[in-house]
Amino acid sequence: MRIDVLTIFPQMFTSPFADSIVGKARQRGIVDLRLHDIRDATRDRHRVVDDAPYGGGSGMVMKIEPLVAALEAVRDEQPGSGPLVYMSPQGERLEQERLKALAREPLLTILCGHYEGVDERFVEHFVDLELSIGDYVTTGGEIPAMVLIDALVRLLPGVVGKRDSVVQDSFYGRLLDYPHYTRPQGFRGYAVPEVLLSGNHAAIERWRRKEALRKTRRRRPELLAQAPLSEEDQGLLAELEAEEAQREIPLRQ
Ligand code: 9D3
Repeated sequence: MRIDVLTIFPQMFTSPFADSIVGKARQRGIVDLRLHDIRDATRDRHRVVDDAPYGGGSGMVMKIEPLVAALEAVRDEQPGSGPLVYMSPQGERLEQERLKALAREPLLTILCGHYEGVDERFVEHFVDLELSIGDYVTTGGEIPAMVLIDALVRLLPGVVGKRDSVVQDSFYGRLLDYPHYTRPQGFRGYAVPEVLLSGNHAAIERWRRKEALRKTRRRRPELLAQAPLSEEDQGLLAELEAEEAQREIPLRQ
């Protein structure tokens, strides 16, 4: 997959994408990530990319001409054309389903907004998809773009091991993870759950599934409502509900 990023801060991407999973995927040629400085597409002496908003108000707006020039320069060197994604607080919230669809694109261009936003004519006539990473404020579109790229790259074939992805997607995908433990067995009297030391793999699997269900029910009930649950899951949930009822303080004896 080839990803072209349009930004006024290309340097921000260097370190996060030099090592780790994305760095390795780049080295192995699974992803061809290219950063483009929008200022390189300006034609004036001061390389101006922003201007004051029509109608007044605070903040600056990204100008349309450098954006179109930067996009056309990228399109000229791409073999074909993929969608242009604009990272913006007004975008649709990014979810795993959208990532799965985008991971099938051979080409992707990502525009990182900065200042108050970009001239709406650019959004209207050049942008295919506007994405947000959630309802909180970041200082620009760069970090959200990194989130998108990181989450996309790990979905590309050959980037993460089969075991990791298959287990996560088909089995635990829609639930929160179960708790993890490692050595030492005792630390300041904090114990490791006995079952994990038993060597009984069926009992361990059952315990993990139950704890994943417990955590999801507690923290993200809306995920539980969407998750496909097996007969065994229903049984484990019934056990959790029974445990909960047990803990309730009776009004009278
Ligand atoms: C505080 C400024 N806001 C006025 C109502 C608008 C605003 C402009 C620019 C808010 C954030 C930004 C910079 N962030 C992004 O461009 C952005 C973003 C985000 O802030 N949250 C979640 N996803 C994204 S994607 C791009």
